[in-house]
Amino acid sequence: MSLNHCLIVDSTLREGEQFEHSHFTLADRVEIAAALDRFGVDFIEVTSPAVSSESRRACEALVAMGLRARIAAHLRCHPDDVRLAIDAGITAFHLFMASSPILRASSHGRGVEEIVARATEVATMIRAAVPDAIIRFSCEDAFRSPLDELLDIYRPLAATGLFDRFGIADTVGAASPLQVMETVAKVRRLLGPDVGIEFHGHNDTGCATANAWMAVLGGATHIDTCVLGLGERNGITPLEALVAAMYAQDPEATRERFDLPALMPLAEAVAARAGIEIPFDHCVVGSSAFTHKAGVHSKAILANPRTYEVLDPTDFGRDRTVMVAHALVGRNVLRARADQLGYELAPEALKEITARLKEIASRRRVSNDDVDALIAAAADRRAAA
Ligand code: HCA
Ligand code: CU
Repeated sequence: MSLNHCLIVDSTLREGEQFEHSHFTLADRVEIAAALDRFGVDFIEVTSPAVSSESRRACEALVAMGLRARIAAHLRCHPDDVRLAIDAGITAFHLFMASSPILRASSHGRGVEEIVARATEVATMIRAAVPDAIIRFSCEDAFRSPLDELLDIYRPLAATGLFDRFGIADTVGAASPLQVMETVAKVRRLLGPDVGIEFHGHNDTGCATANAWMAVLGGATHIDTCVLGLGERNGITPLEALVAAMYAQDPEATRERFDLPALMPLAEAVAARAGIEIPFDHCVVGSSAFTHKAGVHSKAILANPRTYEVLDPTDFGRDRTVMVAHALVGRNVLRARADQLGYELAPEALKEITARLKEIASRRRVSNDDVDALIAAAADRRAAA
């Protein structure tokens, strides 16, 4: 399966709420859900209605919005939690339970057979109440679980026919890209082609996007993301990074599928609601994402932007910046700036300005005003001559 075919399960309103600075009000959730839907994610995962009366109201409000994206509640494998979700009108149920020995020992204390029995019981209850429900069961900390135990959970659960999809979570962000691909491929072989596989990857070692990509290559059909990569600790696969990877693979398919210019307002809304700045180095939405500096790059970019841009900023409603005020500047960029200002400069004059600018920049930080002043002065000299 190609990257562009995987469905996006955005968890900004669940995992993103676990980010240290997040505190989403009901109005924030409604705004973020609308922006996610406008952009084009497939699922919007929300915090369990069992968490608080506010999260319960949020489930009801988000379901009532009638969005194209399906609202999925993230639920402990517990009949009480599921009952609350059903009552809130939820139709997609994301169940999870820890599978690794270390988490099992210190969280629910159940063995593999008990996990299977619990998940089956809860899924049976959901199916009876909501026949067309989407039911997903995910193993938390799957990559620190012995593979045979992991398969011993998925195999009998798949055999019940109750589940649409199984999740494989790299809860502590410890899995390597190769390990993700191999594990997902083994689960895919076990489950056959018809069941969905969802990957959820934390970013503790900076591999969350690479791991999501490798999960798709291994046979995953759904990827969990958060806007700006929010989440517990330093978060999970950023939505923007996954979309950038999709675009790099197939711009046309990505343009058709998503409202790409809606990504920046979405990121801005989430950053504002989470009380953070958008990181400068973030894919697509970071302030530096489309800024070119070195003379060699800038010259080529001015000739053909595709030389150094795999993402076309205009597709994302963003502008490209070609910097002029620095020591790495080249003559071509200065000529382009002079053109913008309406001056035509002789090659000699351009050479002189370039040298002068480099000389000043070696002593102090230069500004665009410095550059413009140098250009204007050269143009005046030319006019006076
Ligand atoms: C957690 C749970 C989870 C769940 C992922 C899933 C994780 O906060 O520990 O349901 O697939 O990372 O394992 O976010
Ligand atoms: Cu998580």
